[in-house]
Parts: sequence; C-alpha cells; structure tokens
Amino acid sequence: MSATIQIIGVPIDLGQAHRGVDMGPGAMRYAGLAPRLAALGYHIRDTGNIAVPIRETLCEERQQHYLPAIRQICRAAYEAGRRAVEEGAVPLFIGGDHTLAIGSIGGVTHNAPAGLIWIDAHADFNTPATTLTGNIHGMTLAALLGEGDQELVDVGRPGPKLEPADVVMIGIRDLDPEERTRLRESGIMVYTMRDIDERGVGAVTREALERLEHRERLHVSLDMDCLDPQVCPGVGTTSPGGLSYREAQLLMEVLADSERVRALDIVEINPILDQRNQTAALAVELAASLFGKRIL
Ligand code: B3U
Ligand code: MN
Ligand code: MN
Repeated sequence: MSATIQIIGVPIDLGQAHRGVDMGPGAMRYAGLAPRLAALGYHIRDTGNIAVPIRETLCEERQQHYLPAIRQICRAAYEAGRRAVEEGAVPLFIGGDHTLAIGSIGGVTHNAPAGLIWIDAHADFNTPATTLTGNIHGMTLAALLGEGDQELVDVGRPGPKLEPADVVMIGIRDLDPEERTRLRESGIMVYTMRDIDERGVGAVTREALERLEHRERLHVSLDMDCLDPQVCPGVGTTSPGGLSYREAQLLMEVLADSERVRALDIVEINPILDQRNQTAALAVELAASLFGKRIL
C-alpha cells in the first residue's frame, strides 16, 4: 500500500499585515500540488481548508492582533495534524501565514516527539515583549517552545511542544535586535545564510539531520521567504540574499534522502504579490523533491 499524504489547507492571514496569504492554499492546488505528488506514487487525500474567519469580520480583535481567532484556527490545525498522524498519513499543511505552525507542529507531536527543521529567512522567535510589529507570525517558534503568550503556548495541549535541542533552523538572515539576543541564548542550532555561503547547503543540511538524530520523525516547516525574492517574489516579507532555486532543491533532496520526514508546512505564499503563480509552482516542485522526486 502506498503512503498517504493528507493535504490540509490553512488559509490564515491574521498573523501578519499583508492581504493575500489566505489565497496560498488555492494557488498551490492550482499549481498542481496533488497530481505532482500522486505521480511519485503517493495516495493523496485533500481534506480541504480549515475554516478561517474573514479579517473584515474581526474588527474588534484588531487591537489584540487577532489572537482569539488565531488560537482557534491553530487549535483546528492541531486536531487535523494529530488525526492525520494517528491514521498513518503524512500531513501537508498549506498556508496561510506561519502562525499555522503553532497548530501543525503541536498536532504532529501530540503522541510522540519529532525534530523540527525550520527553513525561513526569519526565526519567528519574538515574544509580545520583543516584537517590533506585533505580528503573531513572528512569534510562532517562541510559542512552540513555551514562550510568549500563554494562550498560544497552550494550543492543543498545555505547555511547550518542543525542546530547543529538537529544532534546527536553516536560511536565517533577518532578525529583530531583541529576537536575535533571545535566539543566541536559546540553545537552538541556527544555520544562517552565511553558513550556507561558506559551507554549502548540502553539508549544512546533512549536519542539521545529524543534530536531530535523537528524533526519528521530522517535521519540516518551509517558509517560502527563505528563497531569494528573485525566484520567489510572492511572499509578504521578502528578504534579499536568500536561497537560490538550486540550493532550495538540494536542501529538499538531502532531507528526502534521510527518509525521516513525516510532516510538512508550506507557508507565506501571497498570490497578490506573486508573478503568474511562480512562487506556488516552485513550492510544488520543492514538495515533490522533499517527497522523493529524483532526477535519475
Ligand atoms: N521579525 C519580524 C519580521 C517577520 C517575521 N516573520 C516574517 N517577518 N515573515 C516580525 O514581524 O516579527
Ligand atoms: Mn516564518
Ligand atoms: Mn519568514
């Protein structure tokens, strides 16, 4: 029997300021996500989108940075992820902004721990005390490690969902001053763009896998702004000096070789800012590589 990949759309756009990320799940579906993965031999189960309220209906939550709605959506993502894993499927969460990972990673670690490979230009390691924007997508990883708003920390089950030693970051290049201090003191292994420039993405990714050797299952959280804006213009927070097309492909291929990836998030695609859906098309190609597409 072939492995099942369950596509879970989370069209959340409440964690950041730009309109349009709520259309990310559609953009990836239209770019052929399901047939691309089915062609690799997987059984694909698309369970549609998690319900997300329209921002215009939440005026009174604006001052709270939409925290109540975000918590509720993350709780639904948590349950969807937990159930997918219990049914033996590989959950593929398509966003939506990166706040969804509070739920997805929580759900995937409900019954057993997992290692997390966080691929992003940003660390999303702010707390309400350190953020400069108030945007909750910049606090996702802090919440998963038990820091910041307790209502986000406790989504799905009380307390932290990960230990610092369970997390490796790749592609980081844009940190806020106090976020940077927090990250340096966190004990998380961080591979910045400088590490990739100096050592190459293949060596860095292999070392990242070794760092997570104590965890058999891996969750990959792919923020598309890890890529260079020249190849990936359709994201809300572009940051120059990102991964090239080839580096991103190799990163996925090396992760695929490990045969340990059991869950994936693809987040932050904003079709309004994109050019002819190229960012979603690239996301589909990267997902195919992560799930085992080989050149030869
Ligand atoms: N660190 C900034 C910017 C940011 C974080 N994540 C994204 N942008 N995509 C913040 O808002 O916390
Ligand atoms: Mn992010
Ligand atoms: Mn980012």
